[in-house]
Amino acid sequence: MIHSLGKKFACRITRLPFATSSRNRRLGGRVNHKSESRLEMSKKQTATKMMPGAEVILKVMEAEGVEVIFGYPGGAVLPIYDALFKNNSIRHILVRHEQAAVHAAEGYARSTGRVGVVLVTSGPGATNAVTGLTDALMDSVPIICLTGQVPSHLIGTDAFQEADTSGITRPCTKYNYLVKKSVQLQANIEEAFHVARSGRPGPVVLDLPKDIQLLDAPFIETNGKEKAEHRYQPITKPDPAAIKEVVKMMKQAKKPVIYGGGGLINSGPHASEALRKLVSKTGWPTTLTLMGLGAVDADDRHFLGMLGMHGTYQANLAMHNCDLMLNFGARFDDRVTGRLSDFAPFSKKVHADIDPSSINKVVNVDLGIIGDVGEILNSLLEEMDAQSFRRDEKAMSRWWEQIESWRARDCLAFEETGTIIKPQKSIQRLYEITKGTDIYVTTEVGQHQMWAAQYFGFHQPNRWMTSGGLGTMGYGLPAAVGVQIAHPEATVIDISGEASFLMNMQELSTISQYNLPLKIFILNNEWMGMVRQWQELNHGKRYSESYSASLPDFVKLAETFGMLGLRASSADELDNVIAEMLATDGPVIADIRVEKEENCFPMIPSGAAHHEMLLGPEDKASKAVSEEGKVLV
Ligand SMILES: Cc1ncc(C[n+]2csc(CCOP(=O)(O)OP(=O)(O)O)c2C)c(N)n1
Ligand SMILES: [Mg+2]
Repeated sequence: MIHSLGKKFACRITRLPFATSSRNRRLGGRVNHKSESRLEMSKKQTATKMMPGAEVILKVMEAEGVEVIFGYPGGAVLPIYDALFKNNSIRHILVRHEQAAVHAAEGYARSTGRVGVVLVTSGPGATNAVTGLTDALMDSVPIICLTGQVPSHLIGTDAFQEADTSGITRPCTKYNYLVKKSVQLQANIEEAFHVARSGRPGPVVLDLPKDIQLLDAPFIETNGKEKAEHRYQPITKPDPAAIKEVVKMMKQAKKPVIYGGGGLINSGPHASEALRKLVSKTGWPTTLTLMGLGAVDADDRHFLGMLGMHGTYQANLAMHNCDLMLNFGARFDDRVTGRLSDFAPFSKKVHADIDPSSINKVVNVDLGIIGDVGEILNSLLEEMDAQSFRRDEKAMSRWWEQIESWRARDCLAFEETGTIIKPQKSIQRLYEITKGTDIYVTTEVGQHQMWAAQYFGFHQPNRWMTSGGLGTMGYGLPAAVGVQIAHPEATVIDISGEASFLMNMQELSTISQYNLPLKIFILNNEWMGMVRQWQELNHGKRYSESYSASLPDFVKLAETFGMLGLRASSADELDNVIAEMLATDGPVIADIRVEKEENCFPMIPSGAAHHEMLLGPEDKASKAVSEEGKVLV
């Protein structure tokens, strides 16, 4: 059962603008009512302490297990900063831009499975956070963002540094609150954490007027026992009838494919574990989206590689030709499906997802299963035993034979000429040299991101942090800050492009301040390479404004921040630079001068289908981008 409010959340209300205009007021009223009555009840049972709102905020966060906040101060949050000054248990990491605070919190959240917390001031502090919040919404990352607000009596007067934060962030958060009464404060924060981390995770904003931070507010010691009475109860347990039905479909399959997405990572390590069991029990070919990498071991022979626009030949052709597709926690993103009318045209489709609004949103499926993808997988494994599932050995050997013939095309092979460093080679060597160590990788956005996804193998979940949905240049460096804060001993590498790096390079100062030993591995092609590639393929090689001019000397830049700067300009220097970078205790920027005009293949051109992919430059002429394709992003 899901009650009506739960349903609303489950539908990601932020995606229904017509339903959201009065959302806060309406739901805020209900929160007041509940929290006040809870307070009344609790007063009888528990000691209620009165303290300034700012202290209540930190107390509740402590109870929620928050250890780190990424933030940037300003007038409207000074009471919280003052409370932090006196607080010994929560660590504050001072970033250099509020966008970076959110990306850092995302890196922290995605590499730990915990909620990432952000603290920014009103007005420009909050508006600077908007890109990060949108990024977190698109990639379903649990974030709490505390924004300062002008005092209640000045709201609506165009006061200094006033912005309508709840209005601005309504479409880019899973939920948001403007806290209007001190008595609501604790319940609002507790509920915000619950909303951020439950169901399909996402960012939640708490807009906190300065008077609410200063005035005394009640705090009820919860000790983790007495939690807010949460109104949002997403479905986690799958419908047993649906599970029975999937197993029946599985028994019929001759050409099945398992297709997993970011939901597997969000669900927690148990989901990846269950997926691995399913893969070994069925022996079925498995592909993952950009967001799902690491859910199965890249070395597992059942893994076909990533699918989609820059996915492998074998993964995309298996999708195109399959007769049963089992989608676990992926959302049929357009980067994955290609032309929808020709997407896996011969298949029955099953879609398992925590978010009911995802089912039949983009692709109509034969069976939708709502629930936590880890629970769905475990129920499925049990039901397979109950129905004595046996894989169809004959059909499977035929199917694998066909898949292996596609795999034999070796679609990720690349040519090496002379002493130039091929970008693919630089990632391949980075992977090979670090293999066997527990490593966390973030990326920026562009060709280097796709090459990282193609050539770096992930063996565990939560090791790969990239901006998938929004495709945010400038994500990787601050995200790496968050990952390194969460895993101080681990090797953390931001695989970057020179243009993306410039988007949030102010975070070098943060890295330097906390002496974070992260490694920035820049594939420097002196181009916004992905833009250049599209201009080459779709716009008659008119390279309008895509050249990365006036780049800094990255080695000297590193030195000004007290870091080590390294450069590899020819293929014979590559391994030594990687080795020195990894052997260095502190932060390093490695400027890898790669082939400037290399294109990223394989590629499904926009508007094309999986079986129409380009395998290399020689494919271009015969498979030009269609007129409908040109309109797509
Ligand atoms: C904030 C933002 N602005 C613009 C874009 C569009 N865009 C996508 S890739 C790209 C070029 C990235 O260049 P670089 O970081 O050097 O990576 P490369 O493709 O060369 O590896 C641009 C401009 C984007 N994704 N994000
Ligand atoms: Mg570049």
